[in-house]
Amino acid sequence: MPSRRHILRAALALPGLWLARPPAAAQPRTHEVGMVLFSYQPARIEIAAGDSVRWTNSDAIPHSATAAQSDPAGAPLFDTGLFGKGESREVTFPAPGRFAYACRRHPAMTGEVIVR
Ligand SMILES: [Cu+2]
Repeated sequence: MPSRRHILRAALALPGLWLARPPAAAQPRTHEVGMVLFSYQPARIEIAAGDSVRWTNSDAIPHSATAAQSDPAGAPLFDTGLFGKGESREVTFPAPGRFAYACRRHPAMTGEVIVR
């Protein structure tokens, strides 16, 4: 039977054993979506779980990004509220799913966040 010390020496001699770490988790990212001429740009965005989306309004009229789906209490899953020109709002998406959303004031202004 090799002693404990011998086994440790064998491990030190094999560099692969020291490199075999789990990959570092990807850093969360923030993705930009514009609100331009009554449209979200891009209207459809794919992100990773844990990432955020930041909407920035370029129109002179307030817009929101308000989830189409509601939680059990009846509130939208997310809602930036209305905000004006030059302002931004950010929402973090912790879990995978497809999240359709629209502007509170302009129902034809629609977008989708796909979280992988
Ligand atoms: Cu709007």
